[in-house]
Amino acid sequence: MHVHRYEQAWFYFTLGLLIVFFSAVMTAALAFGVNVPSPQGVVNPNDLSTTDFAEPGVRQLSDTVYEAYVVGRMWQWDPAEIRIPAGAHLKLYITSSDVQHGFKVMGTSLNIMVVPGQVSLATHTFDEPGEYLVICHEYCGIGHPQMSAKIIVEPVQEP
Ligand SMILES: [Cu+2]
Repeated sequence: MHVHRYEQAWFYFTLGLLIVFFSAVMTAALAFGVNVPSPQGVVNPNDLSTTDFAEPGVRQLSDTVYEAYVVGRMWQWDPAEIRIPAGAHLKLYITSSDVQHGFKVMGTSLNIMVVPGQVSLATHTFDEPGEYLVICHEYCGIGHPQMSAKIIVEPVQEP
């Protein structure tokens, strides 16, 4: 079969691009540990009282590892403030008790869909002290623009 050489060139160019993109995704996932937030389990959104989300907040697991349980509801994040020291590795468990929300931490790659009934987990290491604004990026009703929170990363005092 005769294939025009321009068409052949485009074919190999496209094939090359696919290989480059695939390699980039695999390198990010395997070498740099970049992963999308993953569903960790299911909960009954109408009754979170028997789950870890009954008392939303931050818990310290070890010197540098913290976990936070966050509930999104119309129209606030519970807790609205997460306080951790610089260098903390934060494991964020998050769910919604009503409709779908989105948890976006400005200035980081953290961007989590918050789905009623589903527990999402995302992890991030906060090396830079500062105040990180959290916004809801999924339209959830009249109070959506006010739905924000803060992650406060405190500088660590050298002893
Ligand atoms: Cu919203």
